[in-house]
Amino acid sequence: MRRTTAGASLVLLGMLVGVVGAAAPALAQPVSDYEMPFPCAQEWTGTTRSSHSPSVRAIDWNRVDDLGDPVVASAPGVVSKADAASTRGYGRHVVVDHGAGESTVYSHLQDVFVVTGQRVDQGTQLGTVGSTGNSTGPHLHYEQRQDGQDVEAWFGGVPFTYGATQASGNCVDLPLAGNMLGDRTAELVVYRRAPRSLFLVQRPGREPKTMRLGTATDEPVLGDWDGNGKANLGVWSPAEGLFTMRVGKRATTTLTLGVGSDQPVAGDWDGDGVWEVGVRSPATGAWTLRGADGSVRTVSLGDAADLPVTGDWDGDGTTDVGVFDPTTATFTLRRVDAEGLTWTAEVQFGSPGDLPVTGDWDANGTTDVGVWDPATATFSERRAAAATAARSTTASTPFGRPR
Ligand SMILES: [Ca+2]
Ligand SMILES: [Ca+2]
Ligand SMILES: [Ca+2]
Ligand SMILES: [Ca+2]
Repeated sequence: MRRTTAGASLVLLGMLVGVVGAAAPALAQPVSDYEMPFPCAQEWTGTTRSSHSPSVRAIDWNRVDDLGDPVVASAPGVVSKADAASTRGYGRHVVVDHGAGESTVYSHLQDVFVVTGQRVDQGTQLGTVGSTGNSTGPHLHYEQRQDGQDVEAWFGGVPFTYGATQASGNCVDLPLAGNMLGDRTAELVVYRRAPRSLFLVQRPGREPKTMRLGTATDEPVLGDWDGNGKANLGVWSPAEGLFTMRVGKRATTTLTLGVGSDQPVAGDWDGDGVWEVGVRSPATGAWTLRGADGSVRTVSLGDAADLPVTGDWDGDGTTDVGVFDPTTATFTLRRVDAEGLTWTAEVQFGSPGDLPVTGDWDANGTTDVGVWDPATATFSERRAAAATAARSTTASTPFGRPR
């Protein structure tokens, strides 16, 4: 895009010819298992040109009427740059650091839904397609980089054929847990991103129960919205800040709370048996917990790179908050005692890169922590007298689709 000189263009053109020639060198496969930067199953055309800046390896993605369409993360990582204001060059743009020197760039965005330092998962919505900065029409300018330099793009473990139209394979499973069946123990659940997303509930000795709610860009939540002792499905749209909660076989109810970079959560904040929702802002670490009457209460916990978790760590009937740091695989769990004093405890569990899940695995009335390893699609449950107790055992169960 910037700093294109005639000499550089000639070099880049030469590299392109070298790549398409008969003696093409083997392309290095990235460590990150990238998927297309669009919701599951959407078809987009990715092109480049010899003068494409900063590199012929960058991709301009287009489809009909694409202004405002969702842009999602190609792989998990930490947002190293979220520029929601620039009117030059890349315009409004996001860079995601995937580790191992690898990063991806999403530019000319109309809206940016993430903040610098925020951890995002594969498929998390980063913003929308726009035409900001040095752009002549709506499209997504996209780059895969190694040590800051553009490299050939790969999707789904295959090098991209520049100029091709193909469907996004960004259709990952996310781990959840909740008391879906009403028997006091939490069931393992995965949310499978799809045009109409699926919740799959594990049932011992039987096929998983499957239910549909939400879209590929929605984020899932589980909670007992009607207070009958069984968890219900919910999803939250980052574009609209809209919770959609299933309350009957076909009925749903909606409410608006949060927007953009916020992270949805659910819990029974007042302990009356009916669950409420909330959002956490990664920018500030502030949680906004919504009461049944629409009033909100704010608590503060965690930083931008943490992921929120909720559970009744002390078994007093009200849901507490916590965060998981995937870099160190450490939970920080907060509770408030009968005198109103706030306590936090750290619990190390799982491995770096795992995603957190919480549930009462052993039906003792306190919520336990756990993790899901995306590479193997394995849940590991930490079982203990309380989530913060030192003595614990671990039970591991494969469920969901490995990435
Ligand atoms: Ca229920
Ligand atoms: Ca409640
Ligand atoms: Ca509690
Ligand atoms: Ca328990």
